[in-house]
This record gives sequence, C-alpha cells and structure tokens, in this order.
Amino acid sequence: MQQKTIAYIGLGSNLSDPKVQVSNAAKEIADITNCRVIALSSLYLSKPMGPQDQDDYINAVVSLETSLSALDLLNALQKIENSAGRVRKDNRWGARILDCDILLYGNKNIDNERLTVPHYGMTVREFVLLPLAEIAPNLSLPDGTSISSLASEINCNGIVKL
Ligand code: A4P
Ligand code: MG
Repeated sequence: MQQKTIAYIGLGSNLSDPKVQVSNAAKEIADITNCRVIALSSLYLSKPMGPQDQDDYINAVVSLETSLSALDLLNALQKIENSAGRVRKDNRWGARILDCDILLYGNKNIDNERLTVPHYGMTVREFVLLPLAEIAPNLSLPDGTSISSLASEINCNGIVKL
C-alpha cells in the first residue's frame, strides 16, 4: 500500500447552482476510497478568469490525506466531475458545472501527459490562493515558496469570501 500523502484540490463552478455543485463535490471527495478529508475552505465568489461573458464562479479548496496515487486521485475526481454532468468543450476557460483540479500532491513535482502538479495556474489565481491560504496558512510549494505570501501579494480581483 502506498504511503499517505496530503493533497489539495481546487473546486470551481459557475453553472447549475454553483454553491450546491461545490458543496456536493466536497462531500463526494470525502467518499472516495482511501481518502480522508482534512479541511474544506469557505466558499468564495470570484470574477471569471478568461471570457467575461460567463457568470461569476464559486471556488473552494479541499485538503485530504490519501493513499491513492496522484493518477488514481485524478481518475476519482474526473468521475465526480462527470457525475455532476460536466461536458468538456474546447472553449478555453469557459463556463463549467464542476472543475476539480489537483493543486498539490505532497511535495511532488509531476509532469506527464495527464497531470501537471503543482497545478500550472495556481500561483496566479486569487480564487485558488485565498482559499488555500485559509486552510493551510503554513503551506509551501515544492520549491519553498510560501502560499500565504503569494496570497497576500495577489490582486484580489473583487473576490468575496462567503
Ligand atoms: N490535468 C493536468 N494537470 C492537472 C491537474 N493538476 N489537475 C489535465 C487536474 N487535471 C489536470 O482538464 C483538462 C486536462 O488537464 C485533464 O484531462 C487532466 O488530465 P479539464 O478539467 O478537462 O479542463 P479545464 O479545467 O477546462 O482546463 P484548464 O485550461 O486547466 O482550465 P482551468 O485553467 O482550470 O480554468 N474563473 C474563476 N473565477 N474560477 C475558476 O475556477 N476556472 C477556469 C478553468 C476558468 N476561469 C475561472 C475558473
Ligand atoms: Mg480542470
């Protein structure tokens, strides 16, 4: 059995009752085999990054302890996205029912066809950094950069903690 790892998952939704989508996703993550949820951040209301002709997003971050590999965790998260009715379109950064991104998986750097960890956008997204710093104020990236210092320096872009 694989060693236990702490992972951080970014949740986002701007379709079909986003607060319910994000809250349900957190519950479903708690039900993944070999995962134990440690903390769920507050919900945050954020302006859309990317095309502006879409609704504001609800974002949150979940921390968990898991013995799953990073790829098995991704598979489980994609099942949750699909069961929420996620339809993958090729409009980059477009509206979505549910997005579950692996932000961090322990202290690992992962770069393969299916997975890039740390998540490529996490250091420049207020809707990731603020909820992440809320639940893990002492966390650092694998390269040692402090999440709280990134969060304190980012342009908050009108984000509201609900
Ligand atoms: N993939 C690679 N690395 C990862 C990772 N760390 N976590 C691969 C999860 N998946 C990862 O993902 C496409 C592929 O990325 C997956 O098959 C997986 O193998 P996807 O979820 O189908 O596509 P996506 O999420 O639409 O792609 P993209 O470009 O990563 O979207 P983003 O960057 O997540 O942006 N505005 C606000 N305010 N809040 C938001 O949450 N989200 C987006 C989506 C746009 N604007 C937003 C928000
Ligand atoms: Mg995604």
